[in-house]
Amino acid sequence: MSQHEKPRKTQRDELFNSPGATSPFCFDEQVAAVFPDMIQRSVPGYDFIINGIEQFAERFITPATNAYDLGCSLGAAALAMSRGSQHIDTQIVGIDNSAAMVERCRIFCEAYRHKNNIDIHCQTIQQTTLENASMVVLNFTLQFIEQSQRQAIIEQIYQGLNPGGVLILSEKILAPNPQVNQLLIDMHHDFKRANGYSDLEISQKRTALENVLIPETLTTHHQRLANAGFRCSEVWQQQYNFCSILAIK
Ligand code: GEK
Repeated sequence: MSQHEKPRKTQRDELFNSPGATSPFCFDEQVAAVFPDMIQRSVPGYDFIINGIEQFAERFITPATNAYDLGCSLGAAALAMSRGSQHIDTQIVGIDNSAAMVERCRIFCEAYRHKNNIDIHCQTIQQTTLENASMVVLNFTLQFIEQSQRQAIIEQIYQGLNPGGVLILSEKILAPNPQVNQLLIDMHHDFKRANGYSDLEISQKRTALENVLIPETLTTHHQRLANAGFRCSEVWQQQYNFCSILAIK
């Protein structure tokens, strides 16, 4: 698929609908091909967050700075920043370590970008040096990274941000109270059922994500951000156990 091709029509996510589909979840070609459908039907509040990222970009991106989308998948947040930025000289950078995602992301960004340059790199966030950033997005990405590496990543982001810059951190979270946690999980499963996923698909996806997506409490996230030096962090959006935090340097 060359970079000048039109994005292919998105397929419906049916990856977990046959019995036995339980190998650990990974961001391969199959997932990349159904990703827009998968994320829309699985993550409550996803569109609202993408629209919010555009609004934050309008307010936080300053002239001649970089804006990073870390774990960009198909570039939804990078594109939202490109729509929101008020400055022609904003350099938008998307990072993802899945070759299948990056290949499709480049095509999406070329087709749908607004005015700003968007560069997509196939590498890990851990390998990435951030500099001169006025905005950084980690939209449902940190949850896939080993817990022992999360503090270092948040610190790396803090170092790369200019004073006054913003980090948008969206995550699936763990509620500290077990009863409430189970309630939010059940309500999320209702949300998936209402979006057409069967009980088999829901349960097999859950098994596939075990030990791959590790959620943490909001307290852990706020503490980590404070430890890195962020002067404030606040939840600006939450639906069930899916939430988005804004942190300002
Ligand atoms: C969106 N932000 O649509 N380095 C780079 N990329 C990584 C790493 C890593 N260490 N670990 C995982 N990824 C997107 C959605 S999806 C979330 C993000 C989800 C990448 C991985 O390849 C995948 O594309 C992305 O992070 C997570 O706004 O699927 O729930």
